[in-house]
Amino acid sequence: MKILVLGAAGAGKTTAVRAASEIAPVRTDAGATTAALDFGRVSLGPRRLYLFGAPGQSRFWFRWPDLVQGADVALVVVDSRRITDAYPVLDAVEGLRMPFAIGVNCFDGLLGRPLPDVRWALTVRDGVLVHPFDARSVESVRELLGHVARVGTGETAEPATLVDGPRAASTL
Ligand SMILES: Nc1nc2c(ncn2[C@@H]2O[C@H](COP(=O)(O)OP(=O)(O)OP(=O)(O)O)[C@@H](O)[C@H]2O)c(=O)[nH]1
Ligand SMILES: [Mg+2]
Repeated sequence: MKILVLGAAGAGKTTAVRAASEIAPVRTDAGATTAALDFGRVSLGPRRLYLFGAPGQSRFWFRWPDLVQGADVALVVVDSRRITDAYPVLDAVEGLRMPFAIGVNCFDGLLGRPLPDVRWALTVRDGVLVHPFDARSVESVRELLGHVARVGTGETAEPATLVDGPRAASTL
């Protein structure tokens, strides 16, 4: 299964892929940010997950169409302290017409606000999986990937109700 890992710059994509990958990570960082992609492989039970992390900085997004090819599901990594940074990526992923899930990187295990508030601030449809995790922890990233894989196979249903929230309001 091919999993696209998206998210704003500094959200923790590279950290998460490196933490969970069973193969030596391909380093494509230019300074502190990823310029090309993060690649990783994770075995979960009988399943092999191939992780393709896209750069967060929008100046590198022209590479997305290549990365999106053949992807089964997208994981959007969100920094719990900077939710609004995720809006451009969420808008983009909603246009990709592929299932996606959201991993809220808790940065030191501390979610700035309760999960329902984070959900509301993200303004995603009811059925979209929003799961808190720690990008530096193998176990935490593997647990999240288990959920993401189930979204990718369609085992997790996605009802199509749009919720109101700050992102919807800001685009009016
Ligand atoms: N304290 C703490 N630092 C974290 C955590 N996750 C990531 N970081 C740090 O945050 C910084 C950015 O993380 P990256 O994983 O490089 O972010 P990225 O999403 O790959 O960013 P781009 O490549 O620029 O798109 C790095 O210095 C990480 O070490 C976390 O859970 N806690
Ligand atoms: Mg990176």
